[in-house]
Amino acid sequence: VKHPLMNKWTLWFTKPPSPKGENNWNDLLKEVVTFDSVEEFWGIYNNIAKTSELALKSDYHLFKAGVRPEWEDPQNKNGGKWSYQFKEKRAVPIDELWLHVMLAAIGETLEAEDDKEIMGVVVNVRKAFFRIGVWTKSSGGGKTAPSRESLMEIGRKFKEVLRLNTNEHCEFSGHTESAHSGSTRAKAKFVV
Ligand code: M7G
Repeated sequence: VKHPLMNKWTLWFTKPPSPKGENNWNDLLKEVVTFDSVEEFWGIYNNIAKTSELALKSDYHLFKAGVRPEWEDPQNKNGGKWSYQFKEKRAVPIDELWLHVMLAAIGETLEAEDDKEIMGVVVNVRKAFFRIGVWTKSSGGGKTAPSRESLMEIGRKFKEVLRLNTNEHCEFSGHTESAHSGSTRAKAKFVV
C-alpha cells in the first residue's frame, strides 16, 4: 500500500562546476526523479547522498512536479524565497534539518491548507555556509494583502522547522532582485 502525497514532487540536483566542460547553470542542473508517495520518498532518500556528503557548490532542489527550480520558470517569475544561512557548518545538523524541511514540504505543513504559494525547497552547499530556502509563487508585492500574510506565515513555519532562536532571522527576497544582484544576496524584503 502506498500513501499518496497531496502533490507530485521532483528532486533536482545541481552538480558542482567541473574544471573542464560546460559549466552553465543549465548544464549543471539535473532532474533526478519524480514521486508522489511517502514510500517512494523514503526509497529515494535512503539511496542518495546526504547533504553533508556533497561537494561544495552542490544543491538539492525538491520542487512541485512541473516547476523548474529556477527564477525563470513562469511559476517562479513573480516569486521569491525565504532562506537561512547556517554559517557554523560543523555544528549544524544539516542532514536532519534538510530532511525536516523536505518532510514539511511534501507533508504540506509549511502553509495553510488553502494556500498554494509553495513551489519548492532548496539546500545549497557552499564554502562558508549551508543555506536552506523555501521558494514561493508570489513575492508579496501585489495589491492583495492575503498573499503577503501567507508569505509571513510560511516564514514563521519555516523558521520553526529550522529550529531557529528568536534572535536568528530568516530573510525573504524576491527572485527578480536575486537575478539582478547575480546571486542570492539581494536585499531582504521581509524578515522573521
Ligand atoms: P545561488 O546558488 O543562488 O547562490 O546562485 P550563491 O551565490 O550563494 O551560490 C549562484 C549562481 O547560480 C547565480 O549567480 C547564478 O549564476 C546561478 N543561478 C542560481 N539560481 C537559483 C539560478 C536560476 O534560477 N537561474 C539561473 N539562470 N541561474 C541561477
